[in-house]
Amino acid sequence: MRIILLGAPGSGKGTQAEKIVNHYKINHISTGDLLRAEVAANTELGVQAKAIMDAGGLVSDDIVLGMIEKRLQEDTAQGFMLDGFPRTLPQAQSLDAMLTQLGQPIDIVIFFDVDYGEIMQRLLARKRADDTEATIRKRLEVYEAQTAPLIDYYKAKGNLRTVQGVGEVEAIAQRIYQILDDIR
Ligand code: B4P
Repeated sequence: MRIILLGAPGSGKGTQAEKIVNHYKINHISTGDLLRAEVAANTELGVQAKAIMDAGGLVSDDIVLGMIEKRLQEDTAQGFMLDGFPRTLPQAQSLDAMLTQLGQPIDIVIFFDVDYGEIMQRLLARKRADDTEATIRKRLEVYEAQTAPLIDYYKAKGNLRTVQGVGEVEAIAQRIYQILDDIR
């Protein structure tokens, strides 16, 4: 099973990804987690990424694609879930090319539908370094401009499914399992 989780920052991708990968025993690939690990280890890449993440921007496609390519070649035979990637059209196009080469196309893209008022409340409550009000606003602007066009990109390919991302975490997980059980 090969899945993408698509949605605005704070729409619950990371929260649901943990449940889904435990339920289906597939690999979890989160570009946010990979970048935060680089920041924590204080690598050169991490130092560059931290400034961008704290300002609410997107880390460059080259850096993110390099990290993803490495992970996809490592341990993806039993399936994977991409969480927070792709976030731009060039990332989506490069991913398609990589997966075609590996013979492992995406089965389904789950889009989390959550309004921005709810997102602002959730992220302000979380208090991560990049969760200040100004940074969240910037992240939502970047999302609108660069990531939201992926909804139409995957709709056109015919594999986008929308999930209402508001409500109890467990109820949202059940909605997702219903969709994924159908493609298993
Ligand atoms: P990410 O780590 O991807 O983080 P996110 O978008 O903020 O969070 P997510 O949607 O996973 O929400 P979560 O479940 O945590 O990105 C961080 C930064 O890394 C980006 O801004 C960017 O700079 C960089 N980056 C990452 N990937 C990149 C890429 N591909 N290209 C370029 N740059 C990249 O949930 C948020 C909160 O809501 C939590 O506190 C959670 O407890 C709560 N919550 C979840 N579900 C809920 C529910 N149903 N009800 C109430 N609260 C809920």
